Amino acid sequence: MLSILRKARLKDKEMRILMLGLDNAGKTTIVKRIMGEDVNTVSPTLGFIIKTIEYEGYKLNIWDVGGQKTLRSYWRNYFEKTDALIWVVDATDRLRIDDCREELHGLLQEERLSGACLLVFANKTDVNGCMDPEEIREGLQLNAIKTHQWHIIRCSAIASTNLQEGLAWVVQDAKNRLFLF
Ligand SMILES: Nc1nc2c(ncn2[C@@H]2O[C@H](COP(=O)(O)OP(=O)(O)O)[C@@H](O)[C@H]2O)c(=O)[nH]1
Ligand SMILES: [Mg+2]
Repeated sequence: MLSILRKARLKDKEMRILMLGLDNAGKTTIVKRIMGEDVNTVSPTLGFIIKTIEYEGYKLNIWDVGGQKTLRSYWRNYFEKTDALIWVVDATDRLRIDDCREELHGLLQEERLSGACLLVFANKTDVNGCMDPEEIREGLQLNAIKTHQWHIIRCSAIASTNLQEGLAWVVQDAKNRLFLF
């Protein structure tokens, strides 16, 4: 049933993308950069922000939800009808990679996210000495994920690198899974 609804929406060329990750990972900055907004005025997200962008004829509704520990229990309110999960990781934050892994694997247990693909954005890779995607893949134990299509890509919201490539993967994966071209 859900997948029928998804297909119907995809036919309307509309996708729902949930942007999650620990606080300070750069979620809001990524969204602002994609929207072409000023990235110098980002403040911590307390609730959620929905932004709609056009991408290759698709309407992407991106939900940017606050990631502070106190807010994470609210994440579940946003799971319904999610086509893609974008998990943003701060590649400079080695100290919280374990916390990051636990939150991610916990999320993937969620029934309502079972139809979503997973893009991991290794953000802040403009910073010297940050973790490379390989280190993050191990830190997050991505290889253990068998329930979702996943892909990791390095990016920088500040340097504006690879954000479009990430979206391209998300859109392509959704199209492939739903057999609509
Ligand atoms: N160096 C660097 N800093 C970034 C990047 N993306 C975000 N930041 C900074 O990280 C901090 C947290 O960003 P924010 O978007 O609020 O994170 P959120 O809590 O995940 O929404 C801000 O000071 C951003 O300027 C990046 O690609 N490179
Ligand atoms: Mg934010």
